[in-house]
Amino acid sequence: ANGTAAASPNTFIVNSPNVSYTDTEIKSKYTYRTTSVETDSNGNLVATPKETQYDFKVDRKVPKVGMMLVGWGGNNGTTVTAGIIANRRNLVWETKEGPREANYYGSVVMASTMKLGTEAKTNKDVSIPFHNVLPMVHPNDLVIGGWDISKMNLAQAMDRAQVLEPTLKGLVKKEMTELVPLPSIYYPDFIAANQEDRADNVIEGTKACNAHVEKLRQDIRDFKTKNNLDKVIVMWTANTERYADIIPGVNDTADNLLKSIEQGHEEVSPSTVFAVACILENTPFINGSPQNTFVPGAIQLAEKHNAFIGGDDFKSGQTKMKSALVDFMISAGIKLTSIASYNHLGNNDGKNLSSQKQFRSKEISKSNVVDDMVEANSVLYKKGEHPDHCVVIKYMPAVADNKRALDEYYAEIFLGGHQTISLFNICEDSLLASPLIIDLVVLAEMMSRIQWKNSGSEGGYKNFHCVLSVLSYMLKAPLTPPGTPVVNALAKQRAALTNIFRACVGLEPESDMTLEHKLF
Ligand code: NAI
Ligand code: DG6
Repeated sequence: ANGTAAASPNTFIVNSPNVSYTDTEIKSKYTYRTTSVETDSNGNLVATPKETQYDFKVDRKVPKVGMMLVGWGGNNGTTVTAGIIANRRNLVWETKEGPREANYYGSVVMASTMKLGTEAKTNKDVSIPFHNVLPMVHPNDLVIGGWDISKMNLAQAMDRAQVLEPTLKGLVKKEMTELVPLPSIYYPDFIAANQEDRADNVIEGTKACNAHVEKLRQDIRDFKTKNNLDKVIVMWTANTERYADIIPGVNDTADNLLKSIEQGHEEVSPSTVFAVACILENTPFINGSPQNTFVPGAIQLAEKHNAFIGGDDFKSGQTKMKSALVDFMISAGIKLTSIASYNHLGNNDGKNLSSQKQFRSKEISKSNVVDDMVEANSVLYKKGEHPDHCVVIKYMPAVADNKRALDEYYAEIFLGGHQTISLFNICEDSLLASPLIIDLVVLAEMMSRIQWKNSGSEGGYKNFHCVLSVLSYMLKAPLTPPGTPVVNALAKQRAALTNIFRACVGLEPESDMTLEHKLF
């Protein structure tokens, strides 16, 4: 019946003829309003409001989900695992600043809110936890597993990472000791030579092959069966690899990529082999590192199999700030003319990135994040004009995971004046990245339960496009369906995510017009 499902304290219902609830589904009818722009014969732009009617359907059953991390024994892998255990057990631990308790700070899903509407009598905003907008998996319920080329158990690996407080480590040590990564594939040419000494947990063979794909598929199936899971999501949080060359006939199409794997072509990276295994296993795969895992052939393969993929490179500190600050400056009409970004860090990620080819992958993903904002402002920038942008990363072992990021933004202001903004951002890198891993898993899983169709069409419901660009908020170089634009501006990325979820329950996009406070 329309709008009559019982609300548990954590949910809300939408009271609208366009929304219906059953025990298993939420269905909504949604009018998507856009503006179509054409140029007339006089060269004038003509803007025409356009409406498209969509039906959305959300599967309400929250499945039992497994999260498998590639690079599980690394700083991110150990930190996110310990963090989820700490939350599951509501742990409290002593620090020099007093007791600290487990939380999910830094997770959009778990620690941010969405404005639902305004209170009927007072017109005051009513906001709800983002996690309650749709029936999402709770991270405490994720079953965690994964692979690493290093065989340390997660307790030893957590010590190696040097991220968490000793008191917290002590509380999770027993459970972490029991967690041991599965052996992984290791093709030494793709990561820095300085990583070789940790590769003591590898599957035989140093080039892509069908046996590797099959082994990884079997690992996923075994994990699913052993833990009685409905779904698994796989995430690459292993070392940054070098870029793979895109070679016609090798990795440019799905068939060529599969053939290249079969023939052991040396230009197929471990992360691409993982992606292919997941696609063939219909398991969502997300790339948290910057390399071009999703070569054209991998994207085509995902499209063929309708298998969800997302990437690239977690957007945690410096770049997240950049995609907010640059959006602000250019939207404020300030002409940003240069960005100089320096980083130094001393964790294993920094060590790997001290090698030129791996650094180059990161340099690319960190550098492209302002393009759309610049292009959108033809008042400040001529066609092809672009602010200078340089990215430097240095390995400094002493600071470990406490990454330092220094940025100078230099801009031209009114009448030839200049504005310089200097930022000094210090944080434990993995404590920023871990909540993003959680968000990516929870959101990717949620997207796999949302379907749509054109209202009134004969056909049935379909999935969203297999390239999940809706995950862009968490990623530095968002992967989008081929031929579609990349949005880097942080506020727009968040609005897209929020408003798509709102549409699924028949709510209008969040509008900040607040006419109720202006027209009376
Ligand atoms: P890490 O170096 O501590 O961990 C990476 C792990 O991957 C290591 O344990 C290594 O043994 C393992 N590994 C390497 N190749 C593998 C393979 N083929 N199969 C399975 N395991 C493999 O690095 P961290 O700090 O955890 O970062 C992981 C990735 O996330 C890096 O690419 C990094 O650039 C990226 N990233 C990290 C952010 C952060 O804030 N920590 C933010 C953005 C991206
Ligand atoms: C140094 O920049 C190491 C990198 O792995 C970054 O720490 C990571 O990509 C996070 O970058 P950002 O720009 O999102 O803070």
